[in-house]
Amino acid sequence: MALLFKSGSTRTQWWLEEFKTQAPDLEVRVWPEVGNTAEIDFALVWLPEPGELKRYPNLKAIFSLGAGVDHLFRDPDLPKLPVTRVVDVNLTRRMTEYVVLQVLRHHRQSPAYEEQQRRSQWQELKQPAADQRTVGIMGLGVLGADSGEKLVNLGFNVIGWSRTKKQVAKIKSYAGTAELDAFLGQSEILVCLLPLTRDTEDILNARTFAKLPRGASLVNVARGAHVVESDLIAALDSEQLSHATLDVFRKEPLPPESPFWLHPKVTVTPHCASYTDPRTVISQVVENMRRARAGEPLLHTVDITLGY
Ligand code: NDP
Ligand code: OXD
Repeated sequence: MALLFKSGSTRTQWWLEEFKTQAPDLEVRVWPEVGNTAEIDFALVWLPEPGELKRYPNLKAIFSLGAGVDHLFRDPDLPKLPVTRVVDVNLTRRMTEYVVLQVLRHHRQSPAYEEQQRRSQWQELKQPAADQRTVGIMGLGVLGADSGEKLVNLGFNVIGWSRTKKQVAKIKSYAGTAELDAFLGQSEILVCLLPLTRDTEDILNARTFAKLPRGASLVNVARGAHVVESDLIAALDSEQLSHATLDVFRKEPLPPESPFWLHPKVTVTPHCASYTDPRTVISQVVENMRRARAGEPLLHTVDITLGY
């Protein structure tokens, strides 16, 4: 039996070397060279083509190669099997580094200072202290909670919004649609770490932006389809928002004609906030294969009805 592997990145060779070291007996078939489809019993994949996974009659479980699973659920023919995702210390740390970096950049007004430098302008801007700045994190799950904790350690006032109430030390938790406006009304730096589901698609829209304090900024590290792009541009142009840092986009790679590339109030990065590190993730893949074969519950399964 064999593991189907499809990575969306240039890291395939690294994965194969790690598989060889950590699981030398495991047969890994790299898509599209899959051989006899009946011999594949597990799939570890990123962005499989819709319809691809139904071609494997003996598949027992589907492992997302990332923390997100929306790339799987976009497939209307996804086999009705257990789906797991990555929960991993290195993925979390990388995301937290990115979020802290961008929040500090917004807090310390780096985009404004960079603009002043281009004009050779020497001018100190009014700078609130971290405890006078509220960071709102949408999605207080594995990644949101860790980023939030590190921002608390830096002295920020951190609040979080999730579907259900959370207990995270020193982070005030808001939950559900009923508490969204109260959360947004305080979020001077809004960080989106929600999964993409039918309930969260387009959530970063004109209404949401209008509820934020004037001059707030946005860090979107979740998915591009959370953002209504024309609403974001309008909020930046009207100065309701001062800046947006975007790591994820509806269409990736971001097309050259996208207005985000050249917008003076937008920072673009190429979906690099974090990624799955084979050094620490292969062991959970191997363990889940063992569990599935033994009929035991899998690690990090997602709720198929909720979509995350
Ligand atoms: P989790 O599943 O651990 O956390 C998701 C959070 O979102 C939970 O707090 C959940 O609330 C909340 N949530 C879900 N639906 C709603 C809703 N309708 N209303 C309010 N809150 C909601 O996910 P992770 O933290 O591990 O990952 C988050 C996302 O980050 C991934 O799905 C992926 O899209 C993105 N990501 C991006 C990367 C990048 O490089 N840019 C890298 C890795 C991940 P509750 O717990 O109450 O259900
Ligand atoms: C993920 C991602 O979901 O890299 O892991 O976007």
